[in-house]
Amino acid sequence: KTARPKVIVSRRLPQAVETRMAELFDVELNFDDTPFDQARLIDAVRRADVFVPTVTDHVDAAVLAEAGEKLKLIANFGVGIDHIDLHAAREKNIVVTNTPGVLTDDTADMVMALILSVPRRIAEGEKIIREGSWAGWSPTGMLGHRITGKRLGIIGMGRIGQAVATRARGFGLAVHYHNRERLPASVEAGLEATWWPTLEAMLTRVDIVSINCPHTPETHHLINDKALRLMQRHVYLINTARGEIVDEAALAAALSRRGIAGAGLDVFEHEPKIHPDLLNLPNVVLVPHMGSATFEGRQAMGDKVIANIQVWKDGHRPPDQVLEGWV
Ligand code: 8YV
Repeated sequence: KTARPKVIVSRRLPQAVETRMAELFDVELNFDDTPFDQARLIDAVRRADVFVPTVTDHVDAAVLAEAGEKLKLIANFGVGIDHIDLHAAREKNIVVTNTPGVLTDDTADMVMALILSVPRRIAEGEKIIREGSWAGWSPTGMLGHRITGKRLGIIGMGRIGQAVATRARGFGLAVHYHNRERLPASVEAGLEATWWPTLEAMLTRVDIVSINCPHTPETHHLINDKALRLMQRHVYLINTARGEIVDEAALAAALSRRGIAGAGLDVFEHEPKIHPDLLNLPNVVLVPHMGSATFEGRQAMGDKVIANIQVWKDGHRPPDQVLEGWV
């Protein structure tokens, strides 16, 4: 194969990753770090042997239609690949890889941070102090809801869902999950998790809901008005997966009418735009797509991208190849 493949990277990556890429490949970096628009995406898929996109690049069928013979590998920086049209890639014999495993713990930590922040009103408390409006302690001030003993319903019990379950048990949460496939009995027993064959049934029975499934045509707006109305009024919804899994307008409406108690959101339907109503609700904690944003995680993601490119360059099947119909 190509000795020094042309690798176009759409965003700035950790310095050590960029340096290593420059040693190994004919790498072209995007120094200004602005997300690629359609024209720059098309330019990249025409000129690169390997394109390294991130979640901010919409490598859709229209973009891939412009790819010539040269592009052979899309080595995504990130585990979620809903921004890449796998069918269009396969039609053109372009291999797609992602970075599973290395951001599991960080994302699960973010889930726990949000599970703790929303019911215990961390962000509200912060705001009161910074505004200078804290009048001092009172027995009835800033009361939230206890975590221990509540039921957590995890939607999607893959790597991240299981890492959430492990952490949740340490906080005394009872773990419930909905996944199309039930976990092997030994894994399920190890996590002390209860499987629900239907999402609807689980939603009516849990106190906290955490979304940990990929965004696919099947999970698009999985949490819509109907699903939100199945949840009890005291439920907190946590989303660190993909914004598009939730109908954000329906969520804002549910929160406004107190149909559910609160939400902790790391991802949004139209990033970086956020539904205006969410900004004004006190019972919502908002963080800007930070689930995997650790120095260690980003380095490991970069290492995986490099490993995938190298194995492909050597003529083998890259370790993290994503197949069409993977979900
Ligand atoms: C990244 C993510 O921040 O890996 C994913 O799917 O959402 C995050 O880890 C980002 O998407 C990387 O492209």
